[in-house]
Amino acid sequence: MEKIKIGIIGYGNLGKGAEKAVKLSKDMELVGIFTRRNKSEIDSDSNIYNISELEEFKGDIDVCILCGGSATDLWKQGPEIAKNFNTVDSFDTHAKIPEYFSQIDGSAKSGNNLSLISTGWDPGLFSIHRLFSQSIMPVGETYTFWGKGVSQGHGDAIRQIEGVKDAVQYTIPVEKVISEIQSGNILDLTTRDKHIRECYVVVEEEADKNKIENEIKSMPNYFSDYDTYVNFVSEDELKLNHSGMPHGGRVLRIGKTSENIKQIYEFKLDLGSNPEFTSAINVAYARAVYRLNKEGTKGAISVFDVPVSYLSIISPEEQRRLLL
Ligand code: API
Repeated sequence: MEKIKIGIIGYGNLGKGAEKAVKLSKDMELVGIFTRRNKSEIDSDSNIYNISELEEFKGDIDVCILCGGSATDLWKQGPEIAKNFNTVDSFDTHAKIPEYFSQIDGSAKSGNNLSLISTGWDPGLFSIHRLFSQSIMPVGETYTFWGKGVSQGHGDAIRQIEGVKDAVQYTIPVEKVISEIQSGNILDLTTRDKHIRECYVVVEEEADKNKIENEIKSMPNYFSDYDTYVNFVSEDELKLNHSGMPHGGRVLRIGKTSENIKQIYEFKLDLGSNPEFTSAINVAYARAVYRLNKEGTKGAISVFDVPVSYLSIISPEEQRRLLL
């Protein structure tokens, strides 16, 4: 079997997860990991290159999996890399997806490449369930809840603030509201009613904590619409008490298919490692990107544009026999 040649761009939590997921995929081969870090600091038996060497691999990598953060990395790396390679990324600032999509679309088209943006579990699998449930039950209300868990996107956004050395952010859902919806009540909820955000932040010695706390709490798209709590902790405390990365959540739709009939649609995830699961999804979508690009699809696409059978390593015949 000819293997799909994969490049991993970035070696943080997502990059490490992607490395594991590619190794579990028998139809894939990891050409290399491309990183900004010092190669000697990296503990891995994969081929490690500096990010500046990526261009030399044009033609030798079928799909690059972009494992940078959404707050700043992907805005720069995404359009640059999409000119020369097919890409998959997990851009997750929901409010900015249309803008990001159009930038990537232009770059990918200019290089005749295909880029799938914003996959993972949310955006990604959850988006698909929002679309499924709404299409099946046009009358109703959809709710998304996350957590309790560690959001990579929010941690990454805090780490971009000057004076911040490290940060972990817990998304905490309001359980009472979830139970009410699960029992079929349609509620009118604001963003603030559904979740709170709790941050554990390590700062540089000289940093102005008040200023950092205000910057976090007022950050649009990430914190300003929520009740956010900021705790300053030492590096040791962060490592000791906040090093796990569990997450999960649910998409819930209460639909009405006739006057007196309510239907409850629920998709739930309970994740031991948020980044490992996100990367595993990115890797399955890399397979689909490879196949779609071979058929001539170009530009930017999202999970909504991918036939689900393209994600699978097994043949369409076997899928029908075993999974349908
Ligand atoms: C949250 C969610 C989690 C989405 C999952 C993933 C991440 O507020 O916890 O950033 O970890 N937006 N995109």
